[in-house]
Amino acid sequence: MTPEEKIERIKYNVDEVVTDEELTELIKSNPAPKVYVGYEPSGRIHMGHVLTVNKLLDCQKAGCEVIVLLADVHAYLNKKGTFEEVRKIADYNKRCFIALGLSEENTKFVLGSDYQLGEEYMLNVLKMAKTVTLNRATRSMDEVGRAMDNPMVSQLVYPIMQAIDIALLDVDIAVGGTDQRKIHMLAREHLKELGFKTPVCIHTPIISGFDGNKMSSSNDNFISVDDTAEDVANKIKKAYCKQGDLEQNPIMELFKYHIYPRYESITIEKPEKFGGNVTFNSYQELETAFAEEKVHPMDLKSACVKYLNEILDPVRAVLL
Ligand code: TYR
Repeated sequence: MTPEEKIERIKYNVDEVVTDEELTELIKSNPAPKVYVGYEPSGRIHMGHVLTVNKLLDCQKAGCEVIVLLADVHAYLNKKGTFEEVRKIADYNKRCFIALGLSEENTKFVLGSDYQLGEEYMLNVLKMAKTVTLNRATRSMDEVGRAMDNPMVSQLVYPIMQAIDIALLDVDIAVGGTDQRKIHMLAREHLKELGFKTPVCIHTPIISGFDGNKMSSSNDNFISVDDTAEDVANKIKKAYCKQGDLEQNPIMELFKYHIYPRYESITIEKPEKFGGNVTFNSYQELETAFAEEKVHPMDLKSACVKYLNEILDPVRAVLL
């Protein structure tokens, strides 16, 4: 791949790159930059998580070295369970990520607690704590922290630790959903002050759950990688999908972020008397047809179930 092709691949389907110039510079000067995503261990790995996994796979194809941080300490600090509970889930998450294509040979899996409790790490956290205001730390957690109307001190240590992760894992590119943006901006500013390099930050969209709200484990509105084929069918069937409407349309988002990246073209099946099957060679083609009400939500949903199950079948086979 040429540097231009690599950059195109890395930027495919993302919301934002901070900054474009820095990414270009990095890709041109470094054939194997380090890229990471951190995940709070979660009992259900859902299609929102898979979006960042897809991005890591893109980065791998563009020659990057991929690190997955299983952030058990962060989950603990953010009220997600006891230390023992989150550690156990981290193991299950690693299996999910491998099943989704992040092979163990090509991916470095790091457990947070394996290095975050050491002296060097903690000293850097404390150093940064001296440069970050309470107000800034709190705001950075707006979209990440649980129950932030009454934050614990642990939840303000959290973003500082996330910044130090970037430094001590020697990350060049930090990837995360757009909900990580404020933490990444804090990291960029304050790492520089501590003399560490400034990471390029890449933000992927937050997709909608089947109720139209942000897909998230706490909203219970997600499709999970270990849902059965029937679960997937039932969830898609009741998902919000208004004819011709592209706003917060979870089905169209599944096509854009999960199905099209894996298929060159998709076919919507319709009985002959309703015009027969139609094939769309790009997401854009499908989007235009849907907006013009040439594709009915019911037909769209049936195709969505079919493709999603094709994608998830091999994942389930490994997990079960
Ligand atoms: N903040 C991330 C989340 O909301 C988890 C995370 C933790 C990411 C530590 C990176 C990191 O270094 O899930």
